[in-house]
Amino acid sequence: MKFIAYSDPHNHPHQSYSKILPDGMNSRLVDIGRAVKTIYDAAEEIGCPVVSGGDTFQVKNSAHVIAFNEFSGILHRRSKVANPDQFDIINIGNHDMATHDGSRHALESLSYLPGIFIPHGASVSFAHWGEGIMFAIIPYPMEHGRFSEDKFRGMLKRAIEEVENAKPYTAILLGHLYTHELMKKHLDRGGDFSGKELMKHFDLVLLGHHHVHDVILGPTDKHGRTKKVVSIGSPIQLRADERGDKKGYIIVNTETLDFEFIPIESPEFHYFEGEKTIVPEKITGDFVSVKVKSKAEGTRVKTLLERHGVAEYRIEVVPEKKTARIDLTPGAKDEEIITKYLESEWGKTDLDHDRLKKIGLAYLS
Ligand SMILES: [Mn+2]
Repeated sequence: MKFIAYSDPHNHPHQSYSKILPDGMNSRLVDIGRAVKTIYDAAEEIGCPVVSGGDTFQVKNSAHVIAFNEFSGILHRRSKVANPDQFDIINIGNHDMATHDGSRHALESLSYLPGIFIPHGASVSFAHWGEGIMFAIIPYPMEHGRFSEDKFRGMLKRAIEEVENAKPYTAILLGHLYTHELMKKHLDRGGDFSGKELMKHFDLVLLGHHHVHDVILGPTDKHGRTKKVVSIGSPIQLRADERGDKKGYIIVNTETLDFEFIPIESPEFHYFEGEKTIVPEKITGDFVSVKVKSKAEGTRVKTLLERHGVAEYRIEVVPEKKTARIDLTPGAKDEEIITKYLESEWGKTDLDHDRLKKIGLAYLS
């Protein structure tokens, strides 16, 4: 069978790079809602379940009411067409959590919808699709408002025990955490856990939290399938540092454990240094940040960006710093210093050097 996996939509009226649309809606919330709808529409067309890696919302004391209503509307519709044997699953990420131990979260009321499985508290839970496919679901492990490795190890231990007992044909771990391998590769720092370690016990590991889509291939399982740790990635670029990342969702084949990445079209981030590096045909409807050297260049860039219909832009004027090197001998005379200065990059001027030297010497004496 097939299922769709996506993660980290962060349904929220994000403040940066957003604008208020004529009807009062936040443009970023609309962008995200469109991507999420694309995913659930695809699931309905294929007739397959949807699995989410978490961070459905971006809770800041509370979930935003329109973000909640939009997503809730999609889930109510899903609930009506859901297959009770192969139901949807939504994990809970750190941004969904409302309390310091994660026991309360923004999706609680949605967890009562038939055909959609959402963990109630912040502990490991299990879901079975028929006989052969078993999910161990580990929400973001949080204690005292921060990541807890102890809690994660406790939940993982239970997940391994349960999977070892049930011995399903396909054991899938759905988590919301960084792996060492992905962190090292993308951010050059350590993660929360080793993907290789997870693949000793699970055939497929699906992870939310890290917004980049990537995969770590593992050993072959007893059925000849290649085990994998997949960082699902966010369905749209959420922050400027995600520029250049392809965004979308994946369709997983449970027989082979292979998957297909389906891109989603949405506004993207760009960064340019200097007006000459701007690629006008690529920026329409997107978020553009440009570093320029002068106000005049900034004005020209502004005109260019507005002509090409970018969604939002930022122009930063950073005047070019002139640097030069002057080698001075210890105890150099004032005249020698002034001469070398005038001959250097800093001293470039159309004024008469002899006059400048005289003024300089008079000033120093
Ligand atoms: Mn997260």
